[in-house]
Amino acid sequence: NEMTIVSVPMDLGQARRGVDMGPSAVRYAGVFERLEALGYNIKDGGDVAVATEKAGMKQEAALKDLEAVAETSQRIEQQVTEIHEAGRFPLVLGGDHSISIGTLAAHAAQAENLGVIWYDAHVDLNTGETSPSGNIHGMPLAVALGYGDKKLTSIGSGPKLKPENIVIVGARALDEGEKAFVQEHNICVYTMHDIDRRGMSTVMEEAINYLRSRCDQVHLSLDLDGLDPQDAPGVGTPVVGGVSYRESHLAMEMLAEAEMITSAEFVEVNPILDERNKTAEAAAALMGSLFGEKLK
Ligand code: DIR
Ligand code: MN
Ligand code: MN
Ligand code: MN
Repeated sequence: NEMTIVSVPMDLGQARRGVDMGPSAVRYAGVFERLEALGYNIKDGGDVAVATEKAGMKQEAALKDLEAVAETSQRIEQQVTEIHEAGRFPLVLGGDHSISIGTLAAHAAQAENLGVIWYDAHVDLNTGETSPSGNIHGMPLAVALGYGDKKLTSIGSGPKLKPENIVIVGARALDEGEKAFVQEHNICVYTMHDIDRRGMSTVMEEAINYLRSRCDQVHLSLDLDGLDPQDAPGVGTPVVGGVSYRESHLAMEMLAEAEMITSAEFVEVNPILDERNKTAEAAAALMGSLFGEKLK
């Protein structure tokens, strides 16, 4: 029950300003109090220092702000590795989803066979070649699989993720190149169709049983845009028709029961686009469920 919470006020991986304030908003929503009440001994890991983009950086590049994202990812990798080495559970608050390049590199080094649950409206499997936006927050899963710019894939040591150890939940907005990537690598994606048709309960039961049978550690990466914009309006790339607030709690509660999550991050909360901190509060409440509120 030893946990370190670390903030990454990063907004370089996408185009909307404000997501760097996400960690403050989530802290303000009462995460520390909430998790302490569940018996966690929490250490505040503070902020990872985010690099600044160099003046004159070409914003039409295939990977925007690549240097600064790579430099920040190195720091994230180091800081998260230290948390693991101290024997504590790393909970990371984003920041845009490019922070996962660093977190996944750190988690993978601690596991024989890292599993990942990627809760997101998107699949984040773009590379510089396929990305329509050039935004690195659409690329972290591809990077962890070894695809993308060397400055990003070289972070951390050795191979990171295997395609068969990824389960994506809530997907509903894939770019063309991502569809091809999913097909080619046979990645397990539970789309909104699957959730509508079979229910979140069945989807999560399958995901849990599958990852439990093959992985020694499982990371949860939750992009708040996985939720429906009615429940989580404060995100930079909202997509209608998402997972409901209640379905998301069910998913977190099932993960708590399964006792299988060994690291987690909550990303893409953008307070400037939010309505009275609703999205940060949803993130904090989902953390409550993930860490066992229903069980205590
Ligand atoms: C889009 C958006 N697929 C891109 N990705 C987002 O820019 O690559 N991922 N928002 O969560
Ligand atoms: Mn910028
Ligand atoms: Mn994402
Ligand atoms: Mn997303």
